[in-house]
Amino acid sequence: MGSLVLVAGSVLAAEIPDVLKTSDGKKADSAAVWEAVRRPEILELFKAQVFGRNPVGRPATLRFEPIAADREMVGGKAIRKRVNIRYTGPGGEGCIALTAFIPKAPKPVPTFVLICNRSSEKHIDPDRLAPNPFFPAEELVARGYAALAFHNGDVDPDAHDGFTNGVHGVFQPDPKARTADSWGTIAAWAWGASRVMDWIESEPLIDRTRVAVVGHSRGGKTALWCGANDTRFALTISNDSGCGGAKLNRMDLPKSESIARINKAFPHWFCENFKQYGGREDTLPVDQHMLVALVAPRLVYVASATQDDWAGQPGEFQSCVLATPVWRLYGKKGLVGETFPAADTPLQGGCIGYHLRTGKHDLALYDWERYMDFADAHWKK
Ligand code: GTR
Repeated sequence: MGSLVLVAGSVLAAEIPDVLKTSDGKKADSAAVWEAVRRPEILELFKAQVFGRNPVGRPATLRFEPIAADREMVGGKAIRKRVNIRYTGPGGEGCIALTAFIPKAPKPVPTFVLICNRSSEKHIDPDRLAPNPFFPAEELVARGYAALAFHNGDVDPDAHDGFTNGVHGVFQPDPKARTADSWGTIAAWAWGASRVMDWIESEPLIDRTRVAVVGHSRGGKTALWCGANDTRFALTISNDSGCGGAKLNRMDLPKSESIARINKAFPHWFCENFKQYGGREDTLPVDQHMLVALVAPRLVYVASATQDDWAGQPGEFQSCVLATPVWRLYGKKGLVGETFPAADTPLQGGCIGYHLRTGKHDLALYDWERYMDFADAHWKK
């Protein structure tokens, strides 16, 4: 095992799998080989070993029901829509309540979809009684973006319930039928974000080709898994996602969360197979730069915060560096900049964006502003 010094204080604990090297030892040297061979291999490994497999895609029973009549909000600048996204399966019914603020505009608008992992009343705040920067709908609308949000708990409760509640119970009512690669809760939340995309495809006020999925922390892990699978999202944003998100597992970052710790604290997040890698990171056939790479050649943005050592900031950055060769196969730039940047100096020169914000573990207005800058640069040329 070689070790490699990357940034001060952060040494790779073991060799990192090469994102381009196929299982039979060849190098994916073109976009065609990446798409036909290497990308499917990596996606399969993440399904089998990390997040688990979904038993269902878009349900045939999916339907959209208004919760309230559309109304003008944000000082008359936007239309608010509230929609229940409903589905049924052998175990009953599920429902995701979606809130959307869509700027009034002559043409369909680009959109940010927040996977909200904090209380919906306070953080989504559909009536905008006390707007919170976690979901800054007013700022998004002012810059021409629709602001959509749903609560992850609508899809699946964030608790280890034995996979009987939420969408797991709807589509697999007998938990004994689960296998070591059955979907965990992060995969369920990501599935929910794809159902929001199904609604977007039915909404003429929104431009379905310019949709970003955004998540913070456990929501950031979810956004990455969603963007990896669902190529309808043009931009995937991981805010402080850490372990199981953008952070490289093989980087030696003692203050950050490990696979053993995350599986102990949150036994429902990943599939059963993932548990065998606690303390054995070097045996995991993937690392998290490969999750970032699954988004290629689309846009991806990873952000960290200076006080968020638990998320392992240099490991989040390094995944972007190591995923970059995949964008090059398409003749595109991935991350522009190979050294860990100073705080508050975003790297936005390529298709991978990165910044390290001054402050704590949070989704702050600074983060949103940088995501909008990045989207402006790519979508409003
Ligand atoms: C922590 C967990 C992290 C992160 C965070 C959050 O307790 O260890 O992986 O997901 O919660 O979601 O805020």
